[in-house]
Amino acid sequence: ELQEKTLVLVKPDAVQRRLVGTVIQRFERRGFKLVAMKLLQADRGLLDKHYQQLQQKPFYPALLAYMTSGPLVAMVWEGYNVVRSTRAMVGDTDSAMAAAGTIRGDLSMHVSRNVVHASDSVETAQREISFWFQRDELVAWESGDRDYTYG
Ligand code: DAT
Ligand code: MG
Repeated sequence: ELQEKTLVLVKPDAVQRRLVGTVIQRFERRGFKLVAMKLLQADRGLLDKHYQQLQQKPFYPALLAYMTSGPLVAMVWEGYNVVRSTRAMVGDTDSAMAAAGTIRGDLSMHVSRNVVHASDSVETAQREISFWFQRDELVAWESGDRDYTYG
């Protein structure tokens, strides 16, 4: 599905460490298409929805404090198999276990400061995109290199 979309967050640690461009560049170079992007300060209500499955975890208060500690960059990327491909590019949740060559494996040290979020399934992606973006914030555009990036 060429129109598959996923949500990527460049988390507050990465914004503070000036890694926004580096993260964007990885997805751009792979060939994915950026269809929405904004810098924002997330609030608790939004994160409670985004991390609904984690609210009972012991680390949730710390996760919330981290994710609200400063601005983050929310993006929607589109392309063939983008959900699985971005997860592979992001690497293991625990940065200490993440393979070299992945974003976390190259840029982060610890699970509690792991630089990026990427949706874990197509269904999750649709739900997460709706939490972070209004429908009219997604831009549909044709990429000029399409015949050279897809067979
Ligand atoms: P992922 O971000 O790889 O999808 P997840 O959905 O299981 O991982 O967890 C969301 C975030 O919560 C994760 O990026 C970092 C934090 N987290 C997960 N497990 C943790 C742990 N054991 N200790 C501290 N933070 C954790
Ligand atoms: Mg997750």
